[in-house]
Amino acid sequence: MMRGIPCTMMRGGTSKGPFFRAADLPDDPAVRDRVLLALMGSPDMRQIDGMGGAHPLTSKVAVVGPSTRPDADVDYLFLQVVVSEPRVDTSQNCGNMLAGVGPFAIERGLAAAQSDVTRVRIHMVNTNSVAIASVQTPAKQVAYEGDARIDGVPGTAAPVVIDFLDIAGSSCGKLLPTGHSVDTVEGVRVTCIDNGMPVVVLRASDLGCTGAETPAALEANADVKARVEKIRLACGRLMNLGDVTRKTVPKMSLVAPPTSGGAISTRTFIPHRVHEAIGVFGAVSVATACLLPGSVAAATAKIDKARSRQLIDVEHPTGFFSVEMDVDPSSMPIRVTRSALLRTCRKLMSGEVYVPDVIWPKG
Ligand code: NQM
Repeated sequence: MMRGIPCTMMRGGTSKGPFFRAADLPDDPAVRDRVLLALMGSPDMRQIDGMGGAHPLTSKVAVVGPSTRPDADVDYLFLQVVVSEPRVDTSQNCGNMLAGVGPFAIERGLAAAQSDVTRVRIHMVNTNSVAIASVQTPAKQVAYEGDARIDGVPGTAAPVVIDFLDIAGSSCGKLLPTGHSVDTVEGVRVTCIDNGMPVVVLRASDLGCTGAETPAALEANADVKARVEKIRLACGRLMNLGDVTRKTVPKMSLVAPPTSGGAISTRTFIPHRVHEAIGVFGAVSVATACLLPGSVAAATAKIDKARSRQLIDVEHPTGFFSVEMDVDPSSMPIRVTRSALLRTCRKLMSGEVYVPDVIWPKG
């Protein structure tokens, strides 16, 4: 027998996956993870027997429920379902799936719609931090169609503007978990930073790359992959993340001077595939590194560091990711008091997904 579970399939930013109400999944995390593996089709390179899209960016799950914090409307737990291993990872957040949380919460009765625009305060459980998503709700209905365009997604859609107030040290405890703006690890100069996502910034040229390679070319380069992973494992410990062999953080961002009029060019290992664009919090962390005196990124980026409001265009393989940041110029190291960015999302399907009921017996 199969058991049906209510689910909405959504694209959130440049990622995609099923969204669930917390009440519709098992409470026990071990049972929940077995259910998610079964419904996504993991472990299997093609995820052929499930909903997953055979890539980390399309093997993501969002769980949304009532807020457990007084300063938020809903809780959002992000789960990365590993494609080819029987593993579900909660060690990272996802700012792309986050774009779908507000609309999902409104449509599933977890947040009340206001006229025209509804601000949904989202407690991001993975990092215990808060985001505010402004969702277009003309006539108190979620609008998905609109004129906003983000790189990495064809066409246009309704804008979802997302604001973060203070996300520094969300996973590592500090913006600069090693205490330095630059460290030398495995002979390579790196900046270890966490402004919403643990990221190691390193110069593409230090690995013999130009920074203009396609994701496929980088993934095919066994030497570069092995060096990046060696540096990542060492940095994980330095960043208070422990043994990161089986974690999806830190991300590894290879940076180079901009080539298309932006601030900096990036190619990001997430960490074993290369992102077709860049993650949301990954972009915020790289953008922050660009403003950090002495960092690997600051020396490479083209920006006017004197401004207190910055619009930083992070170049990636399929375009730009623009991050707006308010910076307190008096603090050392820098303090980002607010960051904001634009995403879009789309509801794709609403219904039930099925798993064999031996995995989660009714009871
Ligand atoms: O950094 C990919 C994505 C992400 C995560 C990854 C993300 C973020 O693009 O906030 O959005 O880096 O694993 O969905």
